[in-house]
Amino acid sequence: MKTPNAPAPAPQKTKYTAQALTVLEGLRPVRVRPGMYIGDTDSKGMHHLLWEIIDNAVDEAVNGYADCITVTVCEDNSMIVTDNGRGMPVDIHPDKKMSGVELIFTQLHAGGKFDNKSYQISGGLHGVGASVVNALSEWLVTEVYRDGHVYRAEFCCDTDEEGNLIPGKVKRHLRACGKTDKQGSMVHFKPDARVFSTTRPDAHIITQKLRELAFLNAGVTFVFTDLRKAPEEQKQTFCYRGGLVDFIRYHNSGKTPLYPDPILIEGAGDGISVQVAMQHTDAYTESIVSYVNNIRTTEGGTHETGFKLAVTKVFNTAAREMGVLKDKDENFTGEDFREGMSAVILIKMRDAQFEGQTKAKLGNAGVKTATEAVVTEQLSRFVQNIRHEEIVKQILEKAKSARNVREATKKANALARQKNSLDAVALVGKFAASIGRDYARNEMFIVEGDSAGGSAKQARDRRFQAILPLRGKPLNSEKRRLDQILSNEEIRSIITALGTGIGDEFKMQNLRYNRVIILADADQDGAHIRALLLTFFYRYMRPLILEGHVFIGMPPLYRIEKKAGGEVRFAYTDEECDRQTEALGGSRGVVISRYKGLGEMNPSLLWETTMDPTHRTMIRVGIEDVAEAERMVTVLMGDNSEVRREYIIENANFSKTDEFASKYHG
Ligand code: 28F
Repeated sequence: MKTPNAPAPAPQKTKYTAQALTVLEGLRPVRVRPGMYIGDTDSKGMHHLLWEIIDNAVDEAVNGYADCITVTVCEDNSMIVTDNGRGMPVDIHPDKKMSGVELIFTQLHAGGKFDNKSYQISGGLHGVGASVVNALSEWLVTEVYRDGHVYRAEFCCDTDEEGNLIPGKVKRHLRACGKTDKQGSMVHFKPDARVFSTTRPDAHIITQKLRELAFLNAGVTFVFTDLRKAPEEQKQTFCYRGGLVDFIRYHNSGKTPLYPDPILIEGAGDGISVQVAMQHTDAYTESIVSYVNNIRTTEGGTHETGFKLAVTKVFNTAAREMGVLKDKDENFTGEDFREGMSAVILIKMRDAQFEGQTKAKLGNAGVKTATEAVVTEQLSRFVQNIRHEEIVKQILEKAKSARNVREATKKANALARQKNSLDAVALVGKFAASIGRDYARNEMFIVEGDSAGGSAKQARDRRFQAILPLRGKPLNSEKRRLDQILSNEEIRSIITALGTGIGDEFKMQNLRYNRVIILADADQDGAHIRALLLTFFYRYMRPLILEGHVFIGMPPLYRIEKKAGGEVRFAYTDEECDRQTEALGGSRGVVISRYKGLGEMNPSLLWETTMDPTHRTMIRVGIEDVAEAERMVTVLMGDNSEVRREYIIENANFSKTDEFASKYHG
């Protein structure tokens, strides 16, 4: 705001008045262009006022003077923030002839707060400070508790004789107005409805923010009180002694970590403080969140770059030392090490430069170097510690499997891309493509077993139905791991026939079969094949499942024939069998036979009961089915044979399938 060619000082006597005028003039630009200071005048901008005040309190805590911050939303939607720090300065500034408190609330970028470089490292989105909050409030009251006294100042948005708005005008100068044994600061303000499209604070948004701040500032207690709610629901407290480590635990709750304790990295260099907590889970995606001065950097930036470089370097070195990487040119990619990794990065620094679409990307080049150095140093030390050997092994195992999957995916995509590959599928002699090119109508049946496959080929309507027989055995026993599944010939046929590609290269618009229908027996082998295929689709062709293209075909479980007259009905579940039996005159008058497998059915029966779109029953696969399938695959393919045995015994009656069917039938 200050320019080098400021006018010469006015004569001594009028100086104070002139100063005061400048002050008032000083806040007017905020009112004229609020967007320049707080981004928007919507709910987000309104909450931004609260974040600004909270940030000042957090600064006081970061500097070690406060450990409790309270936020209260009052019944009139005004908000109160307190801290138990030193209290804002109450003495008169010698040059400005104004109390520190009034300077803070009436001067844009007031006080040494923004000059004194050692002070501000927390900072709001733009670090615009309390004066902007005052300028955009209907009224603002502040109190300081210091040296046994309560000091109080009041501001409000006034109008002059000509009807012009004077934002943030001093209504009552700072004065001592009582005694106290408390220490700290209080700010009570009401966002101006003439500025904001909404002035109703959102309790959910505020608690999210306070929880986040509590994670980022270990040991600081945040108390939220919403006086608009019933007394028993008003108060929520957030305090995490473990800081970022607690953040990661919270983030990973509901996931399965590969090792119990998150890895903590803390250090500083070049005046930049770096804190990281990380932990791998059995998930397949990476999840890195980063902050600079408590501000979320959703677009990443130099700190994330430095972190990733260091992680890749340190773990590749470890992999070489432990003999996991043998060739000297052989390396894992960064992504291999980040599969399933949750990490939170917190940088504290001065003069952070934000860039990108939403100004949420850190630009300072020095931060890359500093973060890389700190993480490399600390993580190397962690990795070399003999007590962490098991953890490092787990991480390297995870990277190995990520690499295998990545390479297998690449190969499978390349294969599916090859010209003539469709013909190659046909040549394999197993896949029977449909003749029609009406992709929206086309269906592909994946059928367990060669004999059922043969029946299905005869039964199908070749104009729109394709058949791919799957031999159960190889999928079942030898091809255990996901990346190995990709080398299975039939799986490759599926990939080629569907035409979409897999993984990152998946393209829905290339889908050649609108419905993919899995047809397997209602026994343990069939369940296993179903689970494997679902897991495969989920991992490599997820949109196919999410957009409802995958189905489970339901062959009937029972054939019920009336002795007299020979009428035949089919049932897909136990309950339905009872119902149909009843309908045909009760159990005495019928013959019930249970189908053991698809192989028992002749083509016309298979068509009638299972493939004919006008009569069949199918389950559209949803995300819960995949979750169940993944659990099943994990158990059945995992190393724990005891759990596997239990699972098989528990599921031996295949009631799961019946449950599925009764849920979706009809
Ligand atoms: C409810 C919001 O705003 N708390 C604050 C302080 C404490 C000091 C301060 C603030 C420093 C150099 C101006 C006290 N004693 N909570 C708050 N607590 N501001 S804001 O100083 C202001 C600047 O010039 C403070 C000694 N040094 C600083």
